[in-house]
Order: sequence, then C-alpha cells, then structure tokens
Amino acid sequence: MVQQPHVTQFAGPVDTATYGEYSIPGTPGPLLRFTGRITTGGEFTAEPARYHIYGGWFCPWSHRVAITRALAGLEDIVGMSFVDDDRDGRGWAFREQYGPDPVNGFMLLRQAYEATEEGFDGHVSVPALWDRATSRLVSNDTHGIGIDLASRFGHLATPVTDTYPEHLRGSIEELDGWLGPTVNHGVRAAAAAPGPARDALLEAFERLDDRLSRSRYLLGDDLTEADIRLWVTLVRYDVGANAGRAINPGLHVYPHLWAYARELYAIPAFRDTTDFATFSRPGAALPDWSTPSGR
Ligand SMILES: N[C@@H](CCC(=O)N[C@@H](CS)C(=O)NCC(=O)O)C(=O)O
Repeated sequence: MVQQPHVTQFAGPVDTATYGEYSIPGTPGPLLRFTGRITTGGEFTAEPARYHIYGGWFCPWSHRVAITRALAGLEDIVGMSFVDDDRDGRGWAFREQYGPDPVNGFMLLRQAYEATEEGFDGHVSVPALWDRATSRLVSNDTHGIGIDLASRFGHLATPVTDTYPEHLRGSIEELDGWLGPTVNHGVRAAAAAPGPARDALLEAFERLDDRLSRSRYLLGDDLTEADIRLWVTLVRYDVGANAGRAINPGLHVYPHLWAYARELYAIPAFRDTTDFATFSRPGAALPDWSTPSGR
C-alpha cells in the first residue's frame, strides 16, 4: 500500500499584483454549480466522517451551516475547516491563520471545484460540502447544505435542537421568501443609498421587532433554521453594512429584535461560530453583544 505523504500546503500571501483580483472567468454562470443532496439510499447518504464543509469565518452563508452543524450535534460527524479571509485572483485559499485543508491538503479551494468538474470556470464559493467517499463536492448551495445537516443525520447524532422540524418547514421557507430578499440580500443595497431597499429593510426590522415582542423565536418556542438565517445578517449589521450608521442608528433601536439577537448570541452554537474581527469594517463600533438579553 502506498503511504500518502502528509503535505501541508499553504497558498502564500494574497498577491493581487501577480494573480489579479478574484473574478469569475468567462461567462458568469450560476453561482450554485453543485446542488447535490444527502438522501437515504441515493449517491450521497449520511455517514459519519464522510463529509467535510469548507467554510469562511467572514461569510454569513458559511456561518449559517456552522451554526446548524453545531445545533445538530454534528461536530464529530461532519468536519469543517476555514479558508483565509482574503483572496486574490486564485480565489479562496488555505493559509496559516486557519490552518491547512485537513481533507485533501489543497492549497486553493479552487482545487476542490476542479477535482469535481474538470476545467471548472465558475464561482469558487464557500460554503462547499465535500464528500470523502467520492472525492468530489456535493454542493455549494447553503440552503440545501443547511437543511440536510439539520434533517439527515439524526440517526448518527443527538441534536441540541432540531432546527428543521417537519411541522415548521413550510413556515420556515415562507419566512425565507420575505426575509431572504429584504434582509439577507437587502442590506447591501440598503447601505448603498436611500431608496426602496432601505425602506423595505427598516420596515422588516419594525415588523420583526413587533413579532419578537410576542414570540420567543421567529416561529414561536422552537429555534429553527429561520432564526439562523436571519441572525447571521443581524450579527454583521452594525459592523458591516451599517458600520457608518448610514442606514439607521443601530439594531438597538428595535429593543425586542436586539434582545432576541443577544439571546441567540448567548447560545454556544452561535457565539463560538462568530468571529467579529473577520467581518467588521475598520473602525466599526461593536455593540455589546454580551449584555444579558433579559428575555
Ligand atoms: N448565496 C450563496 C452564498 C455563497 C456565497 O456567496 N459565498 C461567498 C462568500 S460569503 C463566496 O464564496 N463568493 C465567491 C463567489 O461567489 O465566486 C449560497 O446560497 O450558497
């Protein structure tokens, strides 16, 4: 049997002078080139130590799956590692700060995409779910990865919380239809200029504040994927899109929404997957997330 040499490869410093800025080569294709799902009896079945998530600390979409993974009790079942916060034309890369690629020893995340599809010319994005058994990416679709982590591994782990309970799936996706475009994808446009995106975001915050004055979580007493999806945007808001307080004075003007966000931050799955430094704009004032929520 041939011994695999243990090679630790790092990409070297970000070097845009040599490699240029990251851009998607060729005709921009769909962001989500890989949309495989974990199923029972299909190509990708849930097994311990089979899958690995490539994520980024800075990235709200990776943050979602990191929280779901922790709440599903999968930290010893599905691996996760992190690309560097910065990139050049080579895309996301493994550097010293967060360590090497523990699965394949790749230097660049692009290598995982190329191993899956020869000549890959699309988005090299995180999060991405890798399958050790077939040596390919299953998916770079946050939505599907989150749902599968929450719902397909129950026989292998004891969840802290079932974040995708069957009776709430319809309501979770219905909320996504509103909060996805308005909040998760809306903050960037809301920050750029006054206008419909900003109005819609602030109206959503008002409605959420009212809702959370009557309800512990978005869908009652069950903490679900809907809360995770919203929260990763809330935790970035005052140090990211609203860092210059261009949109409003801060999340704290919505007392119930702000207390709810802090209540979630007190949960280890949320707190331990959050690294403010990786997504805070320089000089941004960080609100005190550790103040007890009182809820
Ligand atoms: N909407 C995507 C989010 C993934 C995403 O946009 N990830 C960013 C980092 S936060 C990325 O890696 N972008 C590189 C690219 O799109 O080429 C999903 O649903 O999975």
